[in-house]
Amino acid sequence: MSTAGKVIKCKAAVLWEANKPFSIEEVEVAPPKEHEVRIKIMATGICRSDDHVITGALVMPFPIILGHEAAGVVESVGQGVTSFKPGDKVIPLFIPQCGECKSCLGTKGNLCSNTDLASGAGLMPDGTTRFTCKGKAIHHFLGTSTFTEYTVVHESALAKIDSAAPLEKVCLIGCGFSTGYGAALQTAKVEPGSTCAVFGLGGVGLSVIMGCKVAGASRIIAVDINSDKFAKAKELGATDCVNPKDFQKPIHEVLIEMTGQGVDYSFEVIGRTDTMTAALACCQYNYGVSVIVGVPPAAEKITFDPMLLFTGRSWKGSVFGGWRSKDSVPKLVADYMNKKFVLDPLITHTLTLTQINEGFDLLRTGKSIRTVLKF
Ligand code: PAD
Ligand code: ZN
Ligand code: ZN
Repeated sequence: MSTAGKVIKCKAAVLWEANKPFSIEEVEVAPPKEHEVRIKIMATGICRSDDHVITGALVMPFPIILGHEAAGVVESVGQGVTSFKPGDKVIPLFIPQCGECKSCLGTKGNLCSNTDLASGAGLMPDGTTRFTCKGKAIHHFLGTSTFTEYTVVHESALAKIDSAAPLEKVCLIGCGFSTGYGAALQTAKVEPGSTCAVFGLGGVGLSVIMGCKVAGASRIIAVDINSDKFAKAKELGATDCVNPKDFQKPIHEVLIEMTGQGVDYSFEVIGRTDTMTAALACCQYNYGVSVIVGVPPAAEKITFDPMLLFTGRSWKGSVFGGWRSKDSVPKLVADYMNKKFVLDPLITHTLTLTQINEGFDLLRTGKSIRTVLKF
């Protein structure tokens, strides 16, 4: 019996308040409105950005259904939707591509003004929510919300992908992989022969390493306080691994000594202000480029010596790897299918939705790279 046009009752991981575990609840998912699509989620990765909401480092309203790195199948479409149909394999996009705003119409950026990243409203573009639980409205996360069996997204926040793609792998293209890989290739535009430093070796940082390697970097220095991450970093292309805890002096000085004048490109892929400044300071004084990929913790500020920029360094940020999401995600999936890059080494654990709290414990204790929840 078709579920189109009807409310679907299904299982979801609801976060009722900050710093609490997820509760597995039965939620009601309303049918998609005009220009919206309802999706059956098949697989979703756990990203540190989800955890940032739990700790308050990324401020979002509660209660909320988190999750933004997923792949699924279209269940039904709302009025006016012509580019998706039931059964299509899709990846939700936490940065939409509306095709109408200044960013989407121009050529210089990828941050569509319809993203919920800045406002943090936790609602669909029309200002309402499609989820209820125990009579309460539940917020959306970045227009995606994937820790649920069914979700609703706006059609501008969805990419149709190859029907042969393995959803339990390509879900990583919805965030972690694309973010890191694109930070190196799209935002920094790393050139052959360059030296790079990557701070933070989670799923995103390791994907930066893959991007630097594909770009032909001759030296890729991986930095992490958890040395257990080094083996995988080397496997994916790091030439050197450095643990700041092994040194008395500040890490940027260590990196400058290792490279002579500092690296050509550095990436902060942790989400800490001290490492953002260290990453800036470790790049070459005149033409070094430092990219902030880690989400800046809410309410924290950076004080730094402007001489670091005066001499010519550039400091940039990168959201979703600089990719225009709707255009790029199907291509990245095609590249994966054509074996241009791997995703398997990033997936260290596979669990079910009901084991979500275990998945977050693995991330917090540094034991996992990516946990994929399969439905
Ligand atoms: P992760 O927690 O899996 O990896 C972070 C790594 O940093 C871990 O290996 C830690 O051991 C390491 N680390 C922690 N503290 C330090 C320190 N002081 N010095 C060196 N290393 C340290 O996270 P992730 O890979 O899922 O995400 C990384 C960041 O990127 C995080 O802030 C996340 O929110 C952000 C992100 N940004 C975007 C974007 O579009 N810009 C997308 C996805 C994730
Ligand atoms: Zn993410
Ligand atoms: Zn737009």
